Amino acid sequence: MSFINYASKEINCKIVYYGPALSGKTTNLQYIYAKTDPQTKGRIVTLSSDTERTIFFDFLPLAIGPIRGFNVRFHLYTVPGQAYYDSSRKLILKGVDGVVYVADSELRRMEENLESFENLKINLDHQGHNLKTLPHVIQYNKRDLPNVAPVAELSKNLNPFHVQEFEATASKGMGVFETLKAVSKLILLSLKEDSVSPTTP
Ligand SMILES: Nc1nc2c(ncn2[C@@H]2O[C@H](COP(=O)(O)OP(=O)(O)O)[C@@H](O)[C@H]2O)c(=O)[nH]1
Ligand SMILES: [Mg+2]
Repeated sequence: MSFINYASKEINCKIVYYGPALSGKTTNLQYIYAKTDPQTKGRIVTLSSDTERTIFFDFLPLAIGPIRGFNVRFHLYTVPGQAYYDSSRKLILKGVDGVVYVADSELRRMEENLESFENLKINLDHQGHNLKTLPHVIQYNKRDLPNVAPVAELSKNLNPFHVQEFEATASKGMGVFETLKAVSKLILLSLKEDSVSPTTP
């Protein structure tokens, strides 16, 4: 549920990039961070373990006008993909408003994609969410590599609700903003539908 800050007149929305280890979640966020106006973004925060960097930052997209007098601030998070970081993933999903599921398109990674997708469903369930109602989009990343699964096959396995899906090469920035825009739009729509009433604190 988005957090409304009456003092700063902001609606805060949390977007979590989920997926198996090394699918390109951090690469997505780094690209977005690099391309975002310095005036509108907060610091990028990195929590490093031996093998993985979990990062987050927030920004105020200028293209989105205020909603009922409130500016919308997006908080973007990645989760660590390895199986043993499950408690971190659970924690990061707390208060989530939208999910980008980043799959690794490589044929040899299909099993890991499926495992991580199942793990997402379980961890959302812990937070009282499910993919049927939670705004989410799917990104098939690493389309530049030679041995990738056809999108139709990825889609059959990883997109049960037929939500918007995007091919991407995050390392070159391709598909990154398309994916972010789609999930942001879904969240904004859900805000408008919800009984969010910023006028009555
Ligand atoms: N070839 C290719 N490599 C990518 C792409 N996106 C990310 N990578 C690489 O994949 C590795 C893992 O990326 P990272 O963003 O750290 O994955 P994360 O574990 O999901 O956060 C890094 O070496 C990236 O440079 C892509 O679209 N194509
Ligand atoms: Mg990462």
